[in-house]
Amino acid sequence: ADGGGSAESEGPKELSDLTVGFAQVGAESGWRTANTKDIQDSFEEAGIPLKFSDAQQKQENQIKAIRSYIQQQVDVIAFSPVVETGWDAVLNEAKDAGIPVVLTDRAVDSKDESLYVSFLGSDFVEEGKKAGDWALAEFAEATEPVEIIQLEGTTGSAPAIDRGEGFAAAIAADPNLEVVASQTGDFTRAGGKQVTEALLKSNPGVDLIYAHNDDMGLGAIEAIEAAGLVPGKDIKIVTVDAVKDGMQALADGKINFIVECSPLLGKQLIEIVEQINNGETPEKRIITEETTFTQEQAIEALPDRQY
Ligand code: GZL
Repeated sequence: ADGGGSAESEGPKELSDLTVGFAQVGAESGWRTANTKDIQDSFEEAGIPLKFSDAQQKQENQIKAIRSYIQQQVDVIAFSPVVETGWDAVLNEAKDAGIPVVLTDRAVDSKDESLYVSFLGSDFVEEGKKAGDWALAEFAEATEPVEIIQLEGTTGSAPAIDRGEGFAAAIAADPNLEVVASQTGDFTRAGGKQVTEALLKSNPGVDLIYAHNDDMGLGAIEAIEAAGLVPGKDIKIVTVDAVKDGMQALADGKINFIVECSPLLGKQLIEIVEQINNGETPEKRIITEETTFTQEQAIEALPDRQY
């Protein structure tokens, strides 16, 4: 063998001889830590060596990590792009080095789809639509205008862009529903709390908070209670993810509805890596299965929740 080439040029390697480099976003939320654990456990179980890096939500750190994986000539690079833009240069470097790249969780806006083998993750527009459809039903009988505060995820990230788009498209069906304020809380609990504190002051009549993830919704609950109001009653809350802490708040009636976004991508990522190793072509876009939860459904599901 010529050695040092990428997996497909040498034919299938033993799984234990493969190396995969994973450049993770960070550890900003319950979802992210569950995603990291699932990926690490899946590689452990498959016996495939994994190099792992945490970028603390900084794109330059992810790019550095990808460059180091290229230097180390790993067989496959996988990562969740913290934002959609700015990846073409480093992805072309991976392509020139003959190293296939798999996008997990978040997407890039590169026009050149040859820069990655597959995208594995959720349909974030659909998630936003599910949250908007619930809001339409929840406030269908409202006679007064329904004021909505939106807590956006990381600015420029695919989930923030698409969850905002899906929600806006859904609530356009009822002119009574209006997003009166929208600001990023960067997917963190602290960010959700700070932004909600500020926006409650400027929007005292708010009826609903739409948070792009549970963690910002949990921060909003703290801010609502600090303002002497009752979350889930005085101000309703709809979030995305369905991690344990969010589901507990839903069971307790502090959140009113959660759209699930599954972090359990490890098994499907292993399947893609094995297909690449066998010289097969994985599907370009693999969308994860996910559902929604009402309070009753959360109470039912909580005991079996893995994360
Ligand atoms: C969505 C993922 C988002 C989660 C947040 O797939 O990228 O990032 O919804 C996480 O909790 O921070």
